[in-house]
Amino acid sequence: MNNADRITAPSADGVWENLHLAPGLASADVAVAEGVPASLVVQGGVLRWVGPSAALPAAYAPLARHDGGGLLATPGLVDCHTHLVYGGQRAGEFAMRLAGASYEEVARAGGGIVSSVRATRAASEDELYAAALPRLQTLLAEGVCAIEIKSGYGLALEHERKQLRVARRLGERLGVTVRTTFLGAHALPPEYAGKPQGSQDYIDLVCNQMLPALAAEGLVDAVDVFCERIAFSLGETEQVFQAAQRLGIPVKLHAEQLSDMGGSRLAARYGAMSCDHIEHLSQDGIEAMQAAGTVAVLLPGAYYTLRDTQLPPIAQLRAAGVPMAVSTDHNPGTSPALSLLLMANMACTLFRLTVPEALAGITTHAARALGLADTHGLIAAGRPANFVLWQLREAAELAYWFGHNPARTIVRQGRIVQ
Ligand code: DI6
Ligand code: FE
Repeated sequence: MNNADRITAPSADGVWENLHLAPGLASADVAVAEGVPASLVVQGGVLRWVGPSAALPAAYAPLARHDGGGLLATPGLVDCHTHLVYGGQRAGEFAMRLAGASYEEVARAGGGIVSSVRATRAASEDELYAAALPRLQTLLAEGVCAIEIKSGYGLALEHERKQLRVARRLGERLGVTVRTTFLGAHALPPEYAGKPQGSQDYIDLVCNQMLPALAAEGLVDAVDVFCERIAFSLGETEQVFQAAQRLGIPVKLHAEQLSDMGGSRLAARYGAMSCDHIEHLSQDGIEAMQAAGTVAVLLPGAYYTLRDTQLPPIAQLRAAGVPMAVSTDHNPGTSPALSLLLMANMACTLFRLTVPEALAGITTHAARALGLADTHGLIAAGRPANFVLWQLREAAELAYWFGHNPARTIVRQGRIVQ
């Protein structure tokens, strides 16, 4: 079934029986021993009961039955960091980098983020929607049930608005949970570049005009900044965080991707939901994140595309007990990735996450990074029915295969969409 037809997709209400629950990704009402067939009860689009098929409460016995066929069941996947809505693409820049140019050199030469800004500004809202739709459908076909979508390629009120409106429309049309993030402070817009005070003037615009206007339109679930040498300083980042705090909007940060700017410590002080990238994260940044309950979002697609060699401090994050999420960082420059399962595989192979860590990274911890810990990323009673049945024997296969989509049945927002 085409994801766009979700409105007409059949209801998932009833008893889903003969399932194999992936360990660690379900909280059952009655404990399910490994190897024992499990059932899920869905009523009104909400999970009502999770447990061994043999222990199904009598009250649910009359409901319609769906045979799970012994398939592996997980919660719907959560992609907690994407820049999915933009105009154009940047294959030419990919070629430049292959010829030896660094990401920073490409950016300084007028390519990089700013070239996507030009294409995004030139596109209408409908054109941006049409470009983003197949990208989102590809992610959804692999079981994504909640996704974050950032702005940051408009860099002017009307164009940032366009991006965020498209993100909202995509969520409504496809019946998927979309969390929007305002990333006005992603790059300095070309019209501010080279001007004295240009960066501060733009940050003033972001804080005093763009953010309040977009928040008033209900388009901003969170606020993000690219805190980096080629983007915004620590002081500028803090100004944006203060503006978000005044509006009661949670923050997150693109932190320590190319250098250690101390962004994670700052973000932790503002109770950030997540710090993302963090290849250059220091030990005191880790401790600050741990104390603040901030999720570490790992983005192996960008690490891979940039041929980075600086690994994020996985062992230290693990030792400190910082929850780790894994995401696509889908964007046209550094991570043109449309497979969250491939990112789980790469998080294991490149970053040395264990398989259970990678699976928590694309479910429970990713949900937490979006403030969705109570509704997404875990199969449990009381949550909206978002789950996936996989043509797999064991959960480890989710991170093991790549270039293959094993999703057989997808239930999203209580409907059987695939
Ligand atoms: N970090 C990234 O990896 C992306 N944005 C960011 O702040 C890259 C965005 C791009 O190159 O278009
Ligand atoms: Fe990003």
